[in-house]
Amino acid sequence: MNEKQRNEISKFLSYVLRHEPQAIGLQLDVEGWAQIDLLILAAAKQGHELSRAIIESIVESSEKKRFALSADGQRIRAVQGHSNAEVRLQHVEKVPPEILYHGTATRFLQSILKQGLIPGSRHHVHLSQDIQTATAVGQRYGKPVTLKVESLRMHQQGYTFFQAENGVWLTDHVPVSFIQQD
Ligand code: HQG
Repeated sequence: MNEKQRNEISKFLSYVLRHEPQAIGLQLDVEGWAQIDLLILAAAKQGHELSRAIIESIVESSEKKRFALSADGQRIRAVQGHSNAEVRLQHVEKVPPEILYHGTATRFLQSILKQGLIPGSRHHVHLSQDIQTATAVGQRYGKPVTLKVESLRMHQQGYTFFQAENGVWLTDHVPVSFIQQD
């Protein structure tokens, strides 16, 4: 597998495990798990040639640790980033650090400074602990801008935060009063 093929398969897995399992006739449970043998069969019908070895290699090499295997090695899921309505991962609730960062594009700023950060089609607003990651996230949508979120102050005022297995921080909504432009 070269880097390009690896990237394509990773994107395909993100698509079916976070967003549209039904597009290939795959069933996820409420915790987002898919049976690996069924995933391989469903993907083959769409012309994506997967195998256990390929899947395990993608899970292992994903620099953001996007996917996880079940303890028995029979199932796979995306660890965060879902938009699918059937899935509701029980993320671990945690006290956040004082500051978390959100990367976005400058064209969204005006709306964000009116409404605060909202999840869009995903289940949560995504925040990261370091500026570099946030900037890279923002870059996907245009000229990046990094916003500082006063996460600890939010938590002290009753807002809930979760941390996904791969370290990404999640919350439901960030009101404008907790956002600063970095
Ligand atoms: C923006 C990646 C207008 C928000 C990353 C973002 C992340 C608003 C976009 C994960 C808004 C939603 C998620 C408002 C928020 N008005 N725009 N009020 N509030 N937005 O892709 O956070 O590489 O659903 O700023 O690492 O960009 O795929 O969320 O630009 O963890 O593994 O609405 O995706 O992970 O976009 O990215 P997204 P995101 P992966």
